[in-house]
Amino acid sequence: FSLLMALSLIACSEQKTETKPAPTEDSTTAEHKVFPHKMPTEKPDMPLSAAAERMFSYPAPRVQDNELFSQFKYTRLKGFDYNNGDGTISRRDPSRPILVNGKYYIYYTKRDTKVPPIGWNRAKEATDEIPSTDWDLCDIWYATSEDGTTWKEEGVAIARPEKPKPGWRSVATPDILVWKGKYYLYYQAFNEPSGLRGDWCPVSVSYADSPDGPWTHGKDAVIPFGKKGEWDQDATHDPQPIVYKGKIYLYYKAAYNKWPDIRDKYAVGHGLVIADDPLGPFEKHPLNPVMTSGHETTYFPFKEGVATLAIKDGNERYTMQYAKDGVNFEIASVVSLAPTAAAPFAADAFTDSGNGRGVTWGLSHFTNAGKSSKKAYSIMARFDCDLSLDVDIPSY
Ligand code: AAL
Repeated sequence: FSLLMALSLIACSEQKTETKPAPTEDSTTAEHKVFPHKMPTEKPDMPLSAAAERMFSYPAPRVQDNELFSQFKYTRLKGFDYNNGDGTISRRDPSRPILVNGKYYIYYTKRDTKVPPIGWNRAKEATDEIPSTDWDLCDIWYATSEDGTTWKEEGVAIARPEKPKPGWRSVATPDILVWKGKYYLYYQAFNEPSGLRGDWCPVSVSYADSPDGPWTHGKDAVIPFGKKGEWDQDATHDPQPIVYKGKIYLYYKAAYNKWPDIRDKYAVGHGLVIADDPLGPFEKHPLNPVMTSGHETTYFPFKEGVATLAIKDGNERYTMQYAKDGVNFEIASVVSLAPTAAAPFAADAFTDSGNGRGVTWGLSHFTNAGKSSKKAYSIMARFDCDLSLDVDIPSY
C-alpha cells in the first residue's frame, strides 16, 4: 500500500512540476483566431470545426433561447377508465380540443376489444374480434370538459361503417375543423388490419352542425394518394386542419416504407393540401413533403405563420419549427420529453387572425404499444407548455 502511495505521490509531483509549453507565435498572433466568448450571431471568419460550422446553418443559433422553446408538464386526465390496464381499452391520437359554449370537446381513437392487440407482426391472425395493433378495430369517440383535465366521455362520434365501406375495419386518428359554423372530422379509414395493408389507408371526412353530432358521412379519400412512385403513394395519415390565408390548410403524414413490405428504411414526411371547401377538392402543395421529420401532426398558427412540433422520427426529431408561409419550415428550437400525438388547444386555429398567439396546453397520448407488448394500450394525457406569445409560464 505504502509503495502505491509513494508511486502516486511521485506521479502527482511530476504532474505539478510539468511546465506549460511557452506560448508560441501561433496561439497569440491575430492569424490564429480563437472562438469568441460572446456567442457570435454571424459565422466568424476563421477555421471552424464541423460542429461549430453547423451551428451557423441553424436559423436561430441558440435554439433553446426563443419563444418556440418550451418544456412540457404532463397531467393524468380524470374521467377515463382503462380496465386496470389489461390492454382491452385504449384511447389515443386525440384531436385538438375546441371550446364551444364554455365546454372543451375532444375526439379520439377508442378501442374496446375482448382481447388486447396481438401485434402487427402477427396481423395475419387478427379476426373481427382480435385486433392486430392498438389502433385496429377502433371507433371515434368524444368527450367534454370544463377545465381540460376532468373529462366526461360522451359516446361514439363516428362508428365503423358496414363492410365493405371505407373504414369498416377501423376508424382512427381524428382531427377537427370548425368552418362557417359547421364541424368537420377528418380521420383515417382502415379496410384491413393494421400490419397487413391496413395502414395504407386514406382519410375520410364527416360533418355536423353541432360538436355533439350527429355526424354525416361527407367523403372518402379526401386527401388523394400520390401517384405510384411518389412519397405519399400508400398512405395519408394524421390529418390536421387549420384555417390560414382564407383557406383550409390540412397537414397530413405519409409514413413511407411501412408495413407490410419494407420497414428497414422507414421514413416519415408531412404534406400539405389546401382547399376552399372542407369536402375538397384538396390541392397538394407542390413543395410536399413540407416536413421531413416528426410523426403525428402538430400544427398551429403562430404570428403570421405556422409552428409545428416534430416528434419522434427523422433527423430533426424533437424540434419546434416555424414557417412564415406555412410551407417552408425551419428549426426554431430543440425540445425534450415532447408530447406524442400532441393536439394543442389553439383558440385561433380556425380564426385566420394572421397573428397566431400560440398554445399553452393540449392533449397527447402515452402508449406501451410495441411489437411485443402483451397488454398494449394507450392513455391520453394533458400537457402544459409555454409556446404562447401572451402568457409567460415559468419553467417546470
Ligand atoms: C398513430 C398515427 C396513425 C397511425 C397509427 C394510428 O399514432 O400516426 O394513427 O396510423 O399511429
